[in-house]
Amino acid sequence: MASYPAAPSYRHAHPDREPGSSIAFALLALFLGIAVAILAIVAVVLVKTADDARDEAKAAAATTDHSADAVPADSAVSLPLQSFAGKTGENAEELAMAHTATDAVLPLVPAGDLVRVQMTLKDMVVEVAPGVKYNTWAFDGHGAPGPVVHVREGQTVEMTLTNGGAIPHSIDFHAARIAPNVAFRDVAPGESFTFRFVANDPGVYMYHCGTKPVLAHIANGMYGAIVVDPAKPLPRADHEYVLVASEWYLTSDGVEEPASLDMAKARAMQPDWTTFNGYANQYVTHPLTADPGDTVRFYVVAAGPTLETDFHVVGTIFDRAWVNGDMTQFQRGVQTVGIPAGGGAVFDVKIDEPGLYPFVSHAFAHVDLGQVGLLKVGNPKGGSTH
Ligand SMILES: [Cu+2]
Repeated sequence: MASYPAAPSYRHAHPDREPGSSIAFALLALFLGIAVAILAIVAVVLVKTADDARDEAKAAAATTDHSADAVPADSAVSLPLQSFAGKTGENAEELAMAHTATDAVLPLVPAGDLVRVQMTLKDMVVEVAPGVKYNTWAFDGHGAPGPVVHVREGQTVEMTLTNGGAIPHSIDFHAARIAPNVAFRDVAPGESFTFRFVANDPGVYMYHCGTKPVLAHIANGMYGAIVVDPAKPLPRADHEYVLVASEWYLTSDGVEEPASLDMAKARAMQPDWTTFNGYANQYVTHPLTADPGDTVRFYVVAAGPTLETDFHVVGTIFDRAWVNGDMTQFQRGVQTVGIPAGGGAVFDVKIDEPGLYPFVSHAFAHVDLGQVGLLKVGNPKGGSTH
C-alpha cells in the first residue's frame, strides 16, 4: 500500500524562539541588506554597459551604413499595423483605365557579343494603384520595376549603374557569377559604376539593389528582371510577356500625398498592395492579349521583397513550366508553380477557346491586394470570373 509523507510541520516558524535565535535573525537581516545593495550596484553597471553598447552600435551604423537614417531605427512596433489595402482614389475605375499599363512584352535580344545596359536610379513618385502615390527609389524612365534586360546565353553584359538618387545604391544581378563585394558594391550619389559578366546561365532572374537594408531598397522599388535565352532556342512562342511580382508597404493611403515605406509593415510582411509590374490590377483593365491557338510564354520573377508568388492561369494548365528558371528541363501539365522571393520561372500556355483567362498568385490574399491580370484570348464577350 502506497503511503505519502505527512504535511510538513511549520512549528519552527512560530515565535516561541529558542535562546540565540534573535542573534541569528539579526545576522540574516544584515546579510540580506548587503546582498540587496550589491545587486543594486550590479544592476546600475549593467544598464550603463547596455547604454554604451547601444551608443557604440549606433555610431558604427552611422559610419558604415549610409542608409541608416532612411528607415526607422526603432523596431519596437506594436501589432496590428494599420492597413491601407484597397484604399484608392475616389474615381478608381476611371483612374485605372487612364493609367498606362507597363509594357509587359519581352524586348528583343540586342545583336552582338556585348550588350551594354545603362540604368539610372532616381527617387520618384509613382502610382502603385489607382490614385495611390508612392515615393520610390526606382529607375529613371521606368519607375518600378526597372527595365527588362534580355540577352542570349554567352553574351557579355556590361552594366553601368548611375546613381541619381540621394543615398548609396547598388545592383545585384542574380544571373551573374561574380564577386558581389566588387561588382555589387555601393555607388555613391552622383557617381557611376560599370562591371561586366558573361550570361552563361539561361533563365529568368531578378536583379535588385543590394544596399543595406536590402528590405528597404527592394520594398522601395529597386528591382527588375533579366531574361537569358538558352543558346538552343526554346520552342516557338507567339507572345512573350514578363511579369515582375512585388509587394508595397505604405505609411499612408497615398491618395492626398505620396506614401513612403512603412518599414514595420515590411518587417511584419503585411503589404497594402501586391502587384504585377508595379501597379495593382493593371492587366485587368489593360489585358495582355493572344489569339486562339497561340502559345503564350510568361517570364515571371517574384521580386518580393519577402513574399512568394504562386503563379497560376485560371481556365488552363501550363503546357510547359520551367520551374525555378531551370531551362534545361520543363514540367508538363502543371497547374500552379510557387516562385520564391528572389526567384523566377517560365510558363507556356496554349489556349484555343476565346475568353478572359486571369493570371494570379494563387495565394489569394495577393489577388485581393492587386496581384492579378487577364490574358484576353480572341475577342470574348462578358466579364472575368476572378
Ligand atoms: Cu538601393
